[in-house]
Amino acid sequence: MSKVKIIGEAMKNVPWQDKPEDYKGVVWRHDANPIIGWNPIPKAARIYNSSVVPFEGGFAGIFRADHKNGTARIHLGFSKDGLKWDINNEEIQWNDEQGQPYQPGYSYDPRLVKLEDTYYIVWCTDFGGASLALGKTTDFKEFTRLENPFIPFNRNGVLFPRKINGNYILLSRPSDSGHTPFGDIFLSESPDLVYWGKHRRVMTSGGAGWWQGTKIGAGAVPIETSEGWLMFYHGVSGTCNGFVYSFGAAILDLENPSKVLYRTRDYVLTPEKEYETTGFVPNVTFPCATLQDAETGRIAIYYGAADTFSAVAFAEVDELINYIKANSQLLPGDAEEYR
Ligand code: BMA
Repeated sequence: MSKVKIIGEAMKNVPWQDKPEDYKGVVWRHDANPIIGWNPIPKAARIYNSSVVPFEGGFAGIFRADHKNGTARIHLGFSKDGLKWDINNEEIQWNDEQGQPYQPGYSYDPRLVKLEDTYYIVWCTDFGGASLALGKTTDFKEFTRLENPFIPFNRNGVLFPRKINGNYILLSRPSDSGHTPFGDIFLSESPDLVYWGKHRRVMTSGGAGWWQGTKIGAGAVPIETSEGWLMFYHGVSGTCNGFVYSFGAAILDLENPSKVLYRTRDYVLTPEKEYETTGFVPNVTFPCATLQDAETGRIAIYYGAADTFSAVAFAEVDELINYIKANSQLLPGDAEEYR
């Protein structure tokens, strides 16, 4: 069997640790987790659910920072090795396309993607309720806000790293105004990042009591591979003590990513370590980004832990894709007729 390949660029400096010999899973944690702890900058108590890209030989990141007054904002940071981050104490300042200040209020769970020569950021903002916001930068100095893609309520917006059949592709999770007790992953297309349509349902939550029984949401920007788009996503189960956020992985069709080909029956990572089970919100592992090296197939996964910490885990593309295929279970709502 030929090896599964990542379609993309080499990244020799991708953060990496080999899998511990006695470890059974296909996603393993960095042994120095968490990489960002409590009170990392004067303004913020917690930095988590954040997103990173390679930039100028090192890395740039857009971070969710919960300020000490309780509100969430997004901040910019840089790192040489992807592990030690220098994060600005002030939130990002946005202008609209006419150059006028256009500052979001509440802002959280940013996803960052390089598409052609531009870095796009999709985050969740307050637009009469939780909704997606979109912005861009080319240099991480000037930040321009674009039109909000959708009306409320919606969360977990993730833009694909390239157009497909001429259109931009955005995953999202329609929700409600609170701590939504339902949710499936949808896909929408746009020719210009302003008008969105051709909405499709990609994947559903389900299975009473399962790790993904209550809701699911797209996590990191999908990784293009020879077998399809590899997508890490979060799945939530409702327990008598509140939600538990684990994560799984799915493979979407390369040319029609509204079609899920495989998805893991079991989670690939669930809260087990103290920094995942204990914090501001216990029992949360929430993937928002990856860095990957097309040459070796190494993947570093960035995830938020317990709504408090930033953490890193690792996977190897060939092993992971083969695992997903061998341990896949589609749910009834994933079928073509519901798409
Ligand atoms: C979701 C989002 C995430 C958070 C998660 C667990 O609704 O708000 O930012 O990590 O809840 O609290």
